[in-house]
Amino acid sequence: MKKRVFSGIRPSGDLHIGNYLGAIKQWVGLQDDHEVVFGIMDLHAITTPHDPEKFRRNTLETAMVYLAAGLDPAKTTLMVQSRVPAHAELAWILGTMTPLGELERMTQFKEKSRELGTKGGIMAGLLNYPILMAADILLYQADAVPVGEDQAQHVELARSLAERFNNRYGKAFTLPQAMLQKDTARIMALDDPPKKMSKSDENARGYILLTDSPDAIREKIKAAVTDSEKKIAFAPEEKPAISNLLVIFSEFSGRPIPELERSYAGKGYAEFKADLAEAVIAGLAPLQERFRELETDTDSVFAVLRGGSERAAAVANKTLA
Ligand code: AQP
Repeated sequence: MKKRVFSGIRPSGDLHIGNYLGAIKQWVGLQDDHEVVFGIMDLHAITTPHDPEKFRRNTLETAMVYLAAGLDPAKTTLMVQSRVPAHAELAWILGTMTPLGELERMTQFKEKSRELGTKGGIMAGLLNYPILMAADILLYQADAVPVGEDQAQHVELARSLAERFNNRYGKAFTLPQAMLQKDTARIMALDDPPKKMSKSDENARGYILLTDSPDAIREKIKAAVTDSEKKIAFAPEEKPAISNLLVIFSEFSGRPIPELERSYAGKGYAEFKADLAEAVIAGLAPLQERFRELETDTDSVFAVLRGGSERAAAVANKTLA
């Protein structure tokens, strides 16, 4: 039997190469031999500040990126979280068995509440986010959840809630596991390599958007922070900036990191960065071309989401019942 996979992205901004390498690229590879559901997690996106107009656009554009990246609606269920009310309903039930302390200990909650605390308020929805994420995963009886490292802790909570529920009420849920792609689990910010690349980063130089123009990509990579020692070598602890750039280079060019190290031995950062920029531009070109085509046919994108959400609801409602 095919393994079941669920994952999703919050439409909380324009998607960047971290979302692509850490999540979407893996998803595309899974759709042939797994039963897959991928969501646009809009109920999660409203846990942080957002502009309603931009928010609607982001939901559509996230779907366009999914399709442009190669997710095929014939093989993959693409759904919008708020179109399937079972997510919110199961989240309530799971919330009655989640200790407050477990939520307060979540790294994402701590990081986001530190940021938001200075901007006027942390809402209960942000604290409860991992409960809703557990509902997302458990409703589809997912065996595996492909995510970046930042979300692994939330998948662990989903697993322990499933165990708790099954022990108390009888077996209702499959126990899910995070599926991490080791090398790309954490793409770091270009301007601040100890921090992960993030779409809500206030500094646009920190991320490369999937829709950035070739010139913007060249400029951002040229400005990317480097390490003090000039050598181009992969050593994430000692050389976090250049190691991050090597991972990105390798992913977009298909060339292994040791080969890149050899070919840039003795060469300067300027040459390395110029070639890296061209590799990213070429790697994103097919996705960007399909994205532009979809922009002229948004009705078909909405139709995919409507059909996918209906299929997802049928599975989710069965679990909930
Ligand atoms: N920098 C990253 N490296 C690798 N994977 C990443 N992901 C996010 N950033 C990186 C993975 O992308 C998926 C979708 O993430 P999300 O949008 O649901 O939430 P997020 O992790 O909060 O993403 P961002 O970009 O950091 O958004 P904001 O700034 O809005 O919080 C997940 O699988 C995530 O692991």
